[in-house]
Amino acid sequence: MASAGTIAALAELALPTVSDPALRRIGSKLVAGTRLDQADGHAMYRSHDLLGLGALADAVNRAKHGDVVTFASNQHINPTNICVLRTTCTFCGYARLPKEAGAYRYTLAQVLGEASNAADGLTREFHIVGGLDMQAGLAYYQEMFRALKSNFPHVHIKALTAVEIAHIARIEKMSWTDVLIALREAGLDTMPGGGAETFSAAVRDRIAGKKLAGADYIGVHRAAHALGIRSNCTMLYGHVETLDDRMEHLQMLRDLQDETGGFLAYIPLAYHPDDNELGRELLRQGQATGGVDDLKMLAVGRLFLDNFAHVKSHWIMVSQAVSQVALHFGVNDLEGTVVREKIYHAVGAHTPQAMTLDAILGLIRGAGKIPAERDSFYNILRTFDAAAPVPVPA
Ligand code: V47
Ligand code: SF4
Repeated sequence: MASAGTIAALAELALPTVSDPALRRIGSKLVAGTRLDQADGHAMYRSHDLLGLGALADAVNRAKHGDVVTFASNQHINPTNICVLRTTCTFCGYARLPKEAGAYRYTLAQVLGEASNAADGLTREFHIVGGLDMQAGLAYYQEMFRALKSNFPHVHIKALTAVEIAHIARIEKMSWTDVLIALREAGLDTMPGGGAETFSAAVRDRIAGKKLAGADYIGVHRAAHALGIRSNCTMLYGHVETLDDRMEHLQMLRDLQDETGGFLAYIPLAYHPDDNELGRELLRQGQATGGVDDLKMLAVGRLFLDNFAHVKSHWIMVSQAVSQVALHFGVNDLEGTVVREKIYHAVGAHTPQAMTLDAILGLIRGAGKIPAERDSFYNILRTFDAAAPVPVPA
């Protein structure tokens, strides 16, 4: 983590860029080392001084990470889309009821088949999440993790959201902690941040009526952190939530991080309204979140979550263009599958939701930043050469 002195010095340098008086007061707090409160969060979201907000978030980010932007080579595996909450999470277009067309649950052989790309030795993490499937209990995941570890011992397993852990605990009549201990013994390394949505009870009633409550999402992560299992956290935004809801959510994340220090990264997730009931209800099909709000979500996360090291932009959700600009709005990490072009082309694979290594390096360099590949605990494995010169027309 950066020293308070470095943050103060860089924030002071950013102050002349800030024109909104409310943001200048926030900048002065950063210089003084005073923690931001929820009213500051409101002021940041309401401000139209986007560049001023970006300058402050960038100052804090550079104090923590310099110009280095990280990415990881991971592979997503979604072993089942069968979910008991299929009809109540109205924002979800992925889940199916057991007998519904398109429902699937992988056998172990299918999971290993999907994972076999990792035999290239370059994939370093499996990101495994799925639905709340009554037939996928503790034994299903224990067997899967053991087999993955024995076939790919070098690959980190980041698996199962807090909601899935609570689901397994419920069907097995076990505590969250006992489920986590059993899964860790089978190979679980860290947990992803999905399932948070927006914690506010009113929002959850509206978009995810039967999902694990926000306080319980925090409770499962607290139990994981107590066992030394680190995790990510998210916020789904751009649906029906208010600014109060966003700030309540960030406050809950910051409070747990004060308590445990167990969160690795914060990832705001932009709601996509297509092909889901909520999007139809809100008459928002085809209207994703706007770039300004996407950038504000990242910058406010960087500034309010002062006890987090990493803020990640999910380029698949907000586009590569917004993610590149976000590297000047407090973001130090990019999520999104990185395909090693040579390897995967050799086997004829085509993954539309992936970037080649060259493309991700180009995106980061084009923002004037230094790309670095990391492991799942954010240790830098390899730093690529420095940023590209600014392209200026002749
Ligand atoms: O919890 C579901 C979200 C999440 C929609 O921890 C939707 O490293 C937008 O959490 N529009 C799962 N979002 C993804 C997730 C994640 C992704 C990348 C990295 C990590 C990490 C975590 O996706 C769900 C939900 O919030 N989601 N439906 C939708 N229509
Ligand atoms: Fe979709 Fe997850 Fe809700 Fe199931 S719990 S319906 S997979 S968002």
